[in-house]
Amino acid sequence: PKYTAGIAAAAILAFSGVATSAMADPIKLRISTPAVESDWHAKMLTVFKDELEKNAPGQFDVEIHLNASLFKQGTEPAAMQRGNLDMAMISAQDIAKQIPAWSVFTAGYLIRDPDHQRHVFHSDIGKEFYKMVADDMNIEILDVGYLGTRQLDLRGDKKIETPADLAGVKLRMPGSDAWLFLGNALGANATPLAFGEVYTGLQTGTIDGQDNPLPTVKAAKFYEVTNQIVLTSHLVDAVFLSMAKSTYDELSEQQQKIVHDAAEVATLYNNVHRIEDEEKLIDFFKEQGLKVYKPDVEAFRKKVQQDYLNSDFAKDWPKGIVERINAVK
Ligand code: KDO
Repeated sequence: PKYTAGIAAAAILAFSGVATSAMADPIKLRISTPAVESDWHAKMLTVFKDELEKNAPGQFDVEIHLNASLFKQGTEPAAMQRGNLDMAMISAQDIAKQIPAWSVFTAGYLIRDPDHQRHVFHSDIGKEFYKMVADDMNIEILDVGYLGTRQLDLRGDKKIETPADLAGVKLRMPGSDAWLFLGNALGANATPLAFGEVYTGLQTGTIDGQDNPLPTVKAAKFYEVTNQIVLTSHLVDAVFLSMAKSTYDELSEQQQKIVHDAAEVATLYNNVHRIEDEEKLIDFFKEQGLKVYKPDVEAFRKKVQQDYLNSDFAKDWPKGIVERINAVK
C-alpha cells in the first residue's frame, strides 16, 4: 500500500506540474499608496483585489503596499512610468507636475461636491483629461475616487474666521507646487511634508496644522495631536485609481474590462463609506475634545478663487474649462 500511495502521489505531482505550466502565471499588480490601513481608499484596494479574484479567478496577483512602504508619496507616477510599479492612486496635483492643464483640478472651491466630482470625470471633460494622462504619461486612469472634502485641522485655540487669521500659521501641505499654492491661498504659510511625517510634526509642533478630509483625520489619528477643526471645505479632493500603460497593454481586452469594472465597484464602495463618515465624524471629534466649527467660508472662497484665477496655473487651463466644469450638473 505504501508503494501504491507513492505512485499516486507522484502521478498527482506530475499532473499538477503539467497543469500549472499550461496555465498562464497570474499577472502581478503591485499597488503603492501612502494611505493608512483603516482609511477608506486603502480598504477600497482590497475591494478591487477581491473583485478581480471573483471575476477572473487566478488571473491576477494583487499586492497592496500601504503607508508609502514601497514608493514615497508623490513618486508613484514616475515609478509607473519607469515600469517599476503597476498601480497607484494618484492625485491631480501629481499629474499637474507633468501636465499643467491638470492644475485646474487642484484649484480650491471649484468642484462642488462628491456627485459633481464623479459627474465631471465621467463626462467628456474626464475623457479628455484621462486621454492626456494616457498619451503624455503612459498611465491609464481606471476611475476616480472621492478622497473627501479637505478641512483645516490645527493646534492651539486661535479662532479662525477668515484667511487673514491664518497669517503666520505653518500649515503642512503635501510636497508640490500645486499643494503649496493652495495652502498659501488659504492665507497660511504652507510648509511641505510627506503624509507619513505629519503626526510627529503636529505632536512636536514643527507644524501648526494640516489639511485633510475628516475620515483621514480620524484614520491617521491627527485628532490626537490637534485642538480644532475649521470647516473651510476648501477642496473636494480626488484620487485616481490608475495603472501603468505598460501593464495595462499586456492585459487581454476582457481583462481590461474586468479591471475597469473592479475599479468602478471599488471607488463606489469608497465614496459611499467616506460620504457617510464625513457626516458622522464631526460629533466624534467633538467627543474627543476638539472644537469643530465653520469659519466665514465665503471669505475663504473669494480669496482662494481670486488667487487661482490670477495665478500662473490658470494660464495653462484649456479655454473655457472652468465654465464647462461649472456647467456639469
Ligand atoms: C496628504 O498627504 O495630505 C494626502 O491627503 C494627499 C493625497 O493626494 C493622498 O496622497 C493622501 O494624502 C494619501 O493617500 C494618504 O491618505
